[in-house]
Amino acid sequence: MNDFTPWPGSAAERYRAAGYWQGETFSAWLNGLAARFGDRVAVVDGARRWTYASLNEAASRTAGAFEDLGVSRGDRVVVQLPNIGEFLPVVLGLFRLGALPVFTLPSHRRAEIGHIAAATDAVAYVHPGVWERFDYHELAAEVSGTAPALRHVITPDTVRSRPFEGTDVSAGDVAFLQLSGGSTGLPKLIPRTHDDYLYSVRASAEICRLSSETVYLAALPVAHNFTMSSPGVLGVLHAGGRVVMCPAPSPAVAFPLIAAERVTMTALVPPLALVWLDAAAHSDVDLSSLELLQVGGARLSDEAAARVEPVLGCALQQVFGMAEGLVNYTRHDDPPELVVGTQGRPISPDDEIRIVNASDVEVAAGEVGHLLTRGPYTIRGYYRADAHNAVAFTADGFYRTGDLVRQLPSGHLVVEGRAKDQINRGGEKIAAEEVENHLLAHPAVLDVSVVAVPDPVLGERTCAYVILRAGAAALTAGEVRAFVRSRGLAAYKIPDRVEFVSEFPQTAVGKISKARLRRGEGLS
Ligand code: OOB
Repeated sequence: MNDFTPWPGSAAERYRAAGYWQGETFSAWLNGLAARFGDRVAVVDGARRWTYASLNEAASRTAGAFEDLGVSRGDRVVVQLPNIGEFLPVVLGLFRLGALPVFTLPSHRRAEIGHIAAATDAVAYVHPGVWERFDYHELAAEVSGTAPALRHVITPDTVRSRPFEGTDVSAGDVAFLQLSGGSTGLPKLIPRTHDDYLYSVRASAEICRLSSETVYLAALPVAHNFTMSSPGVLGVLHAGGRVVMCPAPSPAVAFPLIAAERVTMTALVPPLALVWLDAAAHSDVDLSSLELLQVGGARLSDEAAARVEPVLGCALQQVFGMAEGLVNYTRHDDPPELVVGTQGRPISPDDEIRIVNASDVEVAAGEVGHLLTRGPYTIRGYYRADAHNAVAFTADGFYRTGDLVRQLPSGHLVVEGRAKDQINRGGEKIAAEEVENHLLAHPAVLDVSVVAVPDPVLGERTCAYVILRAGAAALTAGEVRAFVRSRGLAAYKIPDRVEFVSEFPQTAVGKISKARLRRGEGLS
């Protein structure tokens, strides 16, 4: 069983020679930032502020605190923190120690946290205490029983100690594990190295023209790849700018922060962009500092894209990325039709793109096909997932994204759909099989199929088609949803709709046809 699939030596050599991989760790990077930008403000959370120097110091103390607890290099630590200032010292401290943060979202619950803690043999779990009226102490107590290696449950206000003075880790080491959107029964974990991730951060900061004048509002969950590195909080720190933590992405919370902190850029998923566009049209809050709105995570409609500049008075950048690596951006000097009508082009000249048919044969230029990719910051395998890796990657190391795209002569990609069995609920990814497995655990359920149904706001919602066992007492949709909730699944994975049917539409070879289910065909 391989924890981590390294890049082949020849590729690694090429990425070093090209200057992508600079042999720098996050710890060294942060020391460099503190030396360059010392007294400038790095992070803002309400009235609290961290300068670059104090962020560096806080990271060292966090590393020291974890070391005092017996956490050491290579250990995994589940991090479930919302958009609060402490996120950065905790994560940068773990990087410095060489322990691996395992990033989860505040919305994750017993099923996800329990699985992730167990699958990574995590020794510690960092949570926010109480947040948004949810008590994470209770969640911690529940998962402790199912994760045998878990020794420490920590809230960030307790991690203060003497500074860590150990030796630095290696830039080729895995720095953290990120969660995959997934298309299988259990979430997969993505190992990212210091070398590969810092390359994507540096290159993203440059593409997005960040500077020490940049003020970035972290509105989406900060632990998501988009918010963290595209260019996100790390890209902004790299440029010497300022990160403003936004506790919730609603206009009511975000707009006053934009005005107060003179925010210059932020990143949203399409449904939030729609909400912001509507709210801005009727708002008298001063949003004039905003220069750039990034939108990604799910397909933004051309219509909504065209409204961003006139309504918000700032430029739009589309971002099509994935936690596994590849990130595409529209560029500031792209003509408007590319900014509005495409999802951008890759970060790196060495991002290899193949667009293939079902037999892995390249389609004709401009045709829609399956996107495969390989490159200097795209993983070669999931963490501890040999069997899955054999299908998720080609023999020559291309990641099968599961996205259906076409490519324009300029290199820009247009996302036309998806082949993976996943629902993209306004940027939140749901693996159909994961929800199906939970539904199948209900004694009255014979069979189930979870599919996406179109939604005007979220783009997609989930619908669970359920076949009940003969003779089983009738269930209501509400009872089905309550059952899934009782299994400890994050709220966004609970089926929006439940339909009871007596059979599923089939393909010619007798398999369930999810394509026909999505269209509501062949049901009875
Ligand atoms: C981002 O990362 P993930 O890992 O949550 O999800 C990746 C998947 C992609 O494979 C694609 O299916 C979808 O999300 N996606 C988009 C998209 N951006 C992501 N589909 C259509 N249009 C887009 N602009 O979602 C992510 C990671 C880094 C930066 C931005 C997004």
